[in-house]
Amino acid sequence: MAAALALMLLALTGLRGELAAAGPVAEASATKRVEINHFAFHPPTLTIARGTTVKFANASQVTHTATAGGVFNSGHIGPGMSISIRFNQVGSFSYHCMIHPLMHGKIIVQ
Ligand SMILES: [Cu+2]
Repeated sequence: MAAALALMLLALTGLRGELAAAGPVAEASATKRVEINHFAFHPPTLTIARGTTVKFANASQVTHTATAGGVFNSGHIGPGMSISIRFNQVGSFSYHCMIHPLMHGKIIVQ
């Protein structure tokens, strides 16, 4: 529960575009990118190490979200915008776009 809440707070921080620098964790962490285009997430499945920040970048002309139930939610990502979410919890997280429910992706945190 606390982890989910932390992720939500990070997602909100990401909306302001200052996630990595503003985070309380001092250690260096990697950043991976998921590009949203052609009504799909690329790559559809992304495997990362725990503590990695994933930047969801919308390269399309319409608004999308990256949403995984109570685990994380990017909120609306407008065309040309991006949201960064840090994954501190090990697990397999399937997500989708709330606006286009046929869009699916998965983040595997090891
Ligand atoms: Cu979408």
